[in-house]
Amino acid sequence: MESPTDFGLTEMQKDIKDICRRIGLEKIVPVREHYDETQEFPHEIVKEFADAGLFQVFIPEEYGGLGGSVMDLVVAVEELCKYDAGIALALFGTGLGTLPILLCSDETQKKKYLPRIAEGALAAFGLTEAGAGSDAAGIKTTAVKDGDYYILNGTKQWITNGGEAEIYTICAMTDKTKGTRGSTFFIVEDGAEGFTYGKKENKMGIRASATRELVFQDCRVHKDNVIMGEGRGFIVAMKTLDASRPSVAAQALGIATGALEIAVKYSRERHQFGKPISANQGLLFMLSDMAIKVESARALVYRTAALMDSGMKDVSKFSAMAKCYASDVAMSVTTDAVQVLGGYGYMKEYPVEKMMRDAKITQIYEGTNQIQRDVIGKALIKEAAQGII
Ligand code: COS
Repeated sequence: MESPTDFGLTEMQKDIKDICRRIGLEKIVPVREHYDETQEFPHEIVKEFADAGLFQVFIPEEYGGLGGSVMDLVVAVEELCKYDAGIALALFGTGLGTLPILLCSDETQKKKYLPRIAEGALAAFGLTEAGAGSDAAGIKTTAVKDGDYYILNGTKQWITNGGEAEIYTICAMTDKTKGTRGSTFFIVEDGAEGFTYGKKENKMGIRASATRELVFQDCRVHKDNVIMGEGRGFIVAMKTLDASRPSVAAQALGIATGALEIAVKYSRERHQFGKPISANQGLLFMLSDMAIKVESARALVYRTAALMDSGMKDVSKFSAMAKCYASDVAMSVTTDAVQVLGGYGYMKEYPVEKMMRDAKITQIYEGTNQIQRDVIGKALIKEAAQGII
């Protein structure tokens, strides 16, 4: 039977969802506990993503993709994250690493890199450093011009797909005196001289995802690999994050949906005092509140994707609202799902405790929810000043 959430999706989006569901149920569910325990990188599942054409979802047709609609990607990410938000991150973490090229690169760079990514080459986005997370302009990695090259020195921290990706988009300071106008984005490939990998992180959740330091020691990068021109790094970063936050929102939505479904099914199966626990109004109301939150998050995430696909220029506010709300919902719904499952929910026998751990990062990365609220608030004040509201 068709799920109510399929209503309004295009035939292609339904196909994408079916492919993700098949991979999720057949390939991910049987091994997700293993990857969560070991923190190994799920190479064979990433190959399944590539063979199924999922890396083409966020690439335009002229570069070997399916079109690059935000909604297509949201549908794929949501469905995969119902099963494992860490394994799926290899796919949309690549989307994040690709966005500086997609949004800000010249034609030569696009033709060189996008077809490779469409075929399954992983990408990664390198902005964060030990001392610069929310303060994106506070990075210390430097890029000093030397003829036709730039020499990069510094360390990037907590980089998704670090050590596994082939293509990295890296932000470095080309002029320390200019603040937000002093940074520049570069494309750096795995294997470049002076580019190595540092510490691998041991994380609370999304443990199947590779999170690692990137170390640059006199790494020479050709000027042809500069994205959008010197001094435009902060703008590239902001445009990228505006475009990528709906993927985190979709990840959170997928986690919440997966946890809700498990909680509802469990409540029918678990009997106490001679009846299913779903027969207790207290518990039923809890499930209802979880469902209301999930559907509200879905409405906001899908609307944001639709607005972006319709060509809306300034998407900062919607993108931040979708990420902020869906991630808060994911944290709340997974916590309640553990509660519904009681003692079993707290054990690793059921995946809801993992979902609760996985949900937490969605409130933190790609801009904490405090940063999202800051972006939303400033956008509101700007709209009022412009007489829009
Ligand atoms: N799109 C395009 N340009 C933008 C922009 C956006 N979304 N947001 C800001 N800018 C521009 C501003 O217009 C301004 O341009 P001018 O110099 O021409 O005036 C410039 O960028 C600086 O903007 P602002 O003064 O608002 O910068 P702040 O240092 O105050 O930072 C926030 C703003 C907090 C929004 C930014 O630092 C941010 O998003 N931080 C979070 C970063 C993050 O998500 N980190 C997580 C790790 S990355 S996975």
